[in-house]
Amino acid sequence: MYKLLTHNDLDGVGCGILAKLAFGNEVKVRYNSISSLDREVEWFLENDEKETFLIITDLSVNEANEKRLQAFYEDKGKVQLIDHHKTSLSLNDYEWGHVVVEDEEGKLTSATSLLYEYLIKHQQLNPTNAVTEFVELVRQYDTWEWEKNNNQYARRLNALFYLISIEEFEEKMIQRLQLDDFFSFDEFEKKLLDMEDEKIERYIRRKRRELVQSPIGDHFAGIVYAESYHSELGNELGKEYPHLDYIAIINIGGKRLGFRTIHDHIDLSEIAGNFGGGGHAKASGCTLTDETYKQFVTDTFHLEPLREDAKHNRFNLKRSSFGSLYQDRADNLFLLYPLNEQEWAMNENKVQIEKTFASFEEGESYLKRTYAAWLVKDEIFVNYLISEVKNR
Ligand SMILES: [Mn+2]
Repeated sequence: MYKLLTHNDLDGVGCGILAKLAFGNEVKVRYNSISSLDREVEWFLENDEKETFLIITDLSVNEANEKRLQAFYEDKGKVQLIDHHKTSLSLNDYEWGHVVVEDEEGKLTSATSLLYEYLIKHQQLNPTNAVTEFVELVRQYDTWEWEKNNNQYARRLNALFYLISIEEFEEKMIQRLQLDDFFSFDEFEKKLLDMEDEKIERYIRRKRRELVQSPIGDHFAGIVYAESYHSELGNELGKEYPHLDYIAIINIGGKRLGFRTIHDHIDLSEIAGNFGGGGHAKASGCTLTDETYKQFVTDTFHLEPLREDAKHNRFNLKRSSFGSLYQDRADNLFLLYPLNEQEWAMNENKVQIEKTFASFEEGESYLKRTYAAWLVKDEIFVNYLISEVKNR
C-alpha cells in the first residue's frame, strides 16, 4: 500500500492524479492545506501500518515531524518526500528527502513534475503524451511560467480546478489521461471556462477602482481587498501599475494577506517571510496579524483609490514624443516628455522641474508614486496644447 499526503492546490492534486495513475487502488491520497499536513503525518506515524509507503509531495513537515520521519525511516519505515519549495531544501539532508527547485537545465520544477520523474525512474508509471502535457501545464501554472509564455491552457486548467470539486477534477483527469492521446478540455469545460473568464474580467474591472497605494517598509505597494481570483487580480493590477513593487491582496474574512508581483527584482517570499509567512518570489502570503493589519489596513484606510489612466485616447498616449499629460487630485498637470534619446523631462503646471529621468517608465513611476497622478483624457490634453500655443 501507498499513502500520499499532498497539497490541496493544482500542483498537489496533480501529484494525487499521478499517484492514482501509477498505483490505482493501491494508494490512498489525502489532500492537505499547509497547516494540516503535520497533523496528518503524526496520524500516519501513530496509526498506519508499517508496510505502507508514505509519500509526501508539495509540502514540507515541521521539525518535530522531520525527526519522527527520520526515526521511522531508520526503523525500516518507507517514506519519500518530494518538494520544490526553496524553504524545504534542508530536507535534502535526509535520504528520504528530494527537494529540487530548478532542474539541471535551469527549468523551475513543480511537485507534479518531480513526482512524474520519480515514478518514471522507478518504473511505476509509463510516460505518455497526454500525461506529459498535463504535467507540463501544471508545472507552468505552479511556477508562473505560464504568464511569461502566455500559456492560457495552463491558466484555464487551474481555473477548471477551482470550478469543480477536487474529487470531480481527479476523476475527469484520470479518465482523460488514461484514454486520450493528447490532453484537452471537452466542450462543456470550454463553455464553463469562457463564462468564468468573463466573470473574472468584470471582477477585476471593479477591483481596479478600489486600489490604493502606500509605501510599506522599503517597498511601494498597491493594496486591494478581495476574496477571490487573487492570481488574476494581482497580475492585472501589477501590469496596469508597474510603478508598484507588488500588490497586497487583503482577505479580511480569511484573515490572510496575499502578495503578487510582476517584477523580477522583488522577492515576495522574503517580504512575506518578514511578516511570518512564505511562498514564492512572485506569489506569497501571510496571516493578517495585528502588525500587518495596522500597516496594510489601518494606515491605508483613509487613502483615496488610484485614478485609472484614460484608456481610449488617440492623442494623449504614453511614451509619446509630444509628451504625455497627467493630472493629480489637486488638479496639478504634469507633462512627461523626451528631451533627447536618453533623457525625459517633466513640467509641473507648465514649469519644468529640475529632475530628469532615464526613461519614460522612470518618469511615470515618479509621477505616480509622488502624486498618484493619472493619464488624462484627450480632451484635457488638447486644451493643454492649445493654451500652450496661445502662450507662445
Ligand atoms: Mn507546488
